[in-house]
Amino acid sequence: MKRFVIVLASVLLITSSAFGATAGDVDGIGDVDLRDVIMSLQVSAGITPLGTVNLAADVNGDVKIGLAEAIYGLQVAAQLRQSAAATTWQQTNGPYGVGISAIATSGSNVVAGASGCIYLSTNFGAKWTQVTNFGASSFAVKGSDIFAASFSKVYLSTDSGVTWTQVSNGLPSCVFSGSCTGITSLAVSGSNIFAGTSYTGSNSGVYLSVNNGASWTLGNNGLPHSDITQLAVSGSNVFAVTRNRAGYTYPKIMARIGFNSLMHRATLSQ
Ligand SMILES: [Ca+2]
Ligand SMILES: [Ca+2]
Repeated sequence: MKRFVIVLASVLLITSSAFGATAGDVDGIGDVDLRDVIMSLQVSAGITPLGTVNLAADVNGDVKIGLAEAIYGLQVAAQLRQSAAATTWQQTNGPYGVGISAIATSGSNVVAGASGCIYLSTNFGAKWTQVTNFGASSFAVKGSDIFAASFSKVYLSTDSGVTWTQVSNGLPSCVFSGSCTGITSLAVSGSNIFAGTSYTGSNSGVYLSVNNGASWTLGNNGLPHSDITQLAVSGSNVFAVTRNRAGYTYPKIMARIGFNSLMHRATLSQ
């Protein structure tokens, strides 16, 4: 009798949700994650879950939420199957109250660069932790190595964003100003790490590190003397956008925008 009452209570909690008819989305929020697994297990165990159970999340046609939905959710979490909700966007739980100028992923870790710090999420945006006291305007990823540009410094994390070390030997220093923004872009091609820069004087251009950031050298052969606004890599091809900076002083917000820009390409030897 007791079991019957528990099961009845569970069934009564199950209602069709107006939030979406997504398989496995037991809490009806719009995606499939471990919260849906927990809710499925709670229903299966006769434990009253918090929130409304979305019957449309039924994945096996038995018009119930239970172990089948829990297994489905675990498969999605383990990336063994794709959630049918992949086309729906939803806001992550932070970072709040900061401007984010760069994001990157390494494995299942996500890093977000703000003006004064880097945030790390290890659960796809459900929670963010501040992991540095310096900001980042650009990232480049090489496996579990993440390079972050922070004004005229480069920082490297070899553990997918958890800990960071400065690797700026050979890069000029500058103070963020109208005429010096430091590193504007990072790119990786194989074991080559590129840093596009905007400095005062003759130091601007593309810097290259072949030792994972331990040292950097200017590699402007064939490039006009100019700032670099963007870098991109396709295989062994490196693209750089240059901007002639002669005779002007722009406010710092303009220093990252290409003006009289030219595109250049270098093909790396194999
Ligand atoms: Ca959900
Ligand atoms: Ca079911």
